[in-house]
Amino acid sequence: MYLLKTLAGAMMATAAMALTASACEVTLKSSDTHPDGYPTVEAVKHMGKLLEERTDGRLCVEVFHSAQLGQEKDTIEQTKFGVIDLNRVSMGPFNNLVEETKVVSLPYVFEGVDHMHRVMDGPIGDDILKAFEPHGYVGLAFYDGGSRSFYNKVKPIKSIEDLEGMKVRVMQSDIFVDMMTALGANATPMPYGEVYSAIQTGVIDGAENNWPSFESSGHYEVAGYYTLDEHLIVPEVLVMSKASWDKLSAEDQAAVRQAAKDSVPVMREMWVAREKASEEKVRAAGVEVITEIDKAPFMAAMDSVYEKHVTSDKLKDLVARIRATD
Ligand code: GTR
Repeated sequence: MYLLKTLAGAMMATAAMALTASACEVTLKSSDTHPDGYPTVEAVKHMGKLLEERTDGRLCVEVFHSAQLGQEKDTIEQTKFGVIDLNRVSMGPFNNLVEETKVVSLPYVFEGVDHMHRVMDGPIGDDILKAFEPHGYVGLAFYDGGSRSFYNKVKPIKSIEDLEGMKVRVMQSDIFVDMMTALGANATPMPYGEVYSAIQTGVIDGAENNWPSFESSGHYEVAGYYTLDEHLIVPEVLVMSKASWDKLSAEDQAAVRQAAKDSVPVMREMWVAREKASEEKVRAAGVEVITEIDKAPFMAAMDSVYEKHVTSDKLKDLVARIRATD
């Protein structure tokens, strides 16, 4: 009897495995530059689980983390052609492609993370998601990217003067290049994956990012000074290739959209926990964290960036609407 039960159990288990293995009619390939366990990676995995459950396993998601599919700028191109179905990236590398993403990449455009949430969760966020479509992407959801601050290997930055002549890596967008120029530094746009060795070998002096990225990338091991000037709060975005999207039924498209939306609160919770854990790890490693910083001169220096980039009526209107959001 025992043997029979065990045998039956084993057969059922095999059948269940076969079912899960074969039930995914479509497996959406998703890209992320971050390592396994990072909140953005886990959020897309969570979205995949919801999708699989809600479509009875018809649609699945496989997340290729750690830049396995390439650096962000390249994966954005591949996503356009449907080689990659889903992509979680910062809005920064989208700036030169989708004009509307520029407004949320402007220095000090948000008053803080809560303000950013109120903007992105409302009609402005919806308008920006829609703006991806004519360029070959379907904007699905925004995730948190904290606030970005400067780190370097040379000296503690306590004022703008300390940035003078420093070689600082930025994401590949003209806004960030102009932001560094306005601060008197030398901007070096380069892919994220090259930053660690560039700091190590002295090609650059530093870069800028949030706590979780500073920690998970290991940049804190080579850049021992972190100044919390919080010049950028750039939301992350999850997009789908329009080419892949068009292959789905209307019902499945709705399921993808909903699962992406439902992954947002889960992501935010993971983000808060990870920010704390990353900060603890970085501080424990002996990084000097400069918290006493007068942000006013940094903000004032950004006028030229706004003048140069917020030129069309469309962008002016978006910036005004962000500013008018309580
Ligand atoms: C991180 C962001 C990544 C990537 C990276 C960078 O904060 O999550 O998507 O854009 O910054 O600096 O390139």
